[in-house]
Amino acid sequence: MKADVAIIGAGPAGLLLGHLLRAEGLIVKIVERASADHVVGRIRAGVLEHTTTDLLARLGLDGRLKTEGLLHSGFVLADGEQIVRIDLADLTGHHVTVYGQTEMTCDLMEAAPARGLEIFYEAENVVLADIESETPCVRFTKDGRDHYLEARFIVGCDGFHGPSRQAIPANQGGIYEKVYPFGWLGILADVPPCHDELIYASHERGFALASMRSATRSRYYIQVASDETLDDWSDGRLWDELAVRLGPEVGGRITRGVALEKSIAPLRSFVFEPMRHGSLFLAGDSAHIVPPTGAKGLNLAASDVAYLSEALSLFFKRGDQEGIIAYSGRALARVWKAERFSWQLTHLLHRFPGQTGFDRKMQVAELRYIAGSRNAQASIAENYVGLLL
Ligand code: RFL
Ligand code: PHB
Repeated sequence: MKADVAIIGAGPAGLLLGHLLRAEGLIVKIVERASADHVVGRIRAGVLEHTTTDLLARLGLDGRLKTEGLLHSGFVLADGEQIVRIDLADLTGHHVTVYGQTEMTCDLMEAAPARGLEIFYEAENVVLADIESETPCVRFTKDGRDHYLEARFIVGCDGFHGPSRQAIPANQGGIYEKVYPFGWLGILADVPPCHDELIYASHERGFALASMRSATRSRYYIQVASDETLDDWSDGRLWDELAVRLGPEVGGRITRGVALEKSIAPLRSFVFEPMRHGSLFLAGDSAHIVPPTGAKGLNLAASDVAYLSEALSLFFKRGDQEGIIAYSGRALARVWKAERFSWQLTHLLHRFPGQTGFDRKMQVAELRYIAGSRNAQASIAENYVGLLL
């Protein structure tokens, strides 16, 4: 098989890039290891920046997003005693949209056949070859048959554990990484949210987040130690802990329910540079990971593919190499700013092992400073709604 661009991975990065390139008339094929059901069943992100929703609108794929997405004009930071509302709309003129990653993935997936975006699900033994040449290829097995996909470029949208980043020789890239000594335990339940905006709480016992998917579906998280497992957290214990960490007033408004999903995600900051090697580009989680505190991961995947689709389109239309040469630097400039924001918010809101009384006082003092300073709030707000593309 031949394509202009072969994409590895049909998560949000791969699907969005596929649609953006199809809209420019390029021939694109996506190779995905998992089944379509598995991809759409993964419960992850919930908050979309306006730059991400703008991309979906540009593609005309925002029909359901417009009707079912929840526009949020602010969110709340809490320190166990006081709360501060970050008024995004007033401070930046922008909103964010609460719309599940599963919903966005589903919309992109369903629109693929009609737009000529071919996706090979359940592809096994995916291997990248000849990435330093102008005829790179992706080999894989599907239904017991070997396939060979030749393209002008390959884009690795295969997440943190995928083969694309690994295909780059170790001496051709640098890794910058910080692994946090805790994870997030998440629960999804069909109960009304405890508040109409997200609440990020920095409690002495650790971080908690009250989020949502709709007026009838809630998503909550708590910080747990790295060595804790789901067996340590019965639903009852988790609901009790949420009520404590979110404080008496909000905690009292939590409606408990059966867990539709419960999982633990480790927290990590990670960047691989550069995001291109020869004819291979990286986009999304394959190149970088942020801790979910700033709600930036999916949005960074979207901005990467916005830059890359522009660059590839210029290359195929006019033979212009400038965009593809500039891609890595352009994407990384935005990535590092989001890394900083996510890292800073993670430090402000989580309890670290060995944290002293002084360290805790500093967290609370910073939250109080934010509460009293419009400038500090504006800085958080402009990062949260998303820096301009
Ligand atoms: P994905 O979604 O991991 O997709 C990668 C795809 O590649 C496939 N793959 C392969 N395909 C072929 N061959 C192979 N050998 C392959 N190996 C892997 C996988 O099956 C998969 O389909 O990466 P992508 O597309 O870059 O998207 C990134 C986002 O998924 C991620 O950044 C966000 O979910 C992060 N995130 C959040 N981001 C936000 O912007 N806002 C949020 O509110 C937010 N909340 C979160 C989050 C991530 C979380 N977890 C679980 C880490 C909350 C959580 C709890
Ligand atoms: C979510 O609803 O899953 C969510 C919201 C905000 C975050 C992270 C996750 O910062």
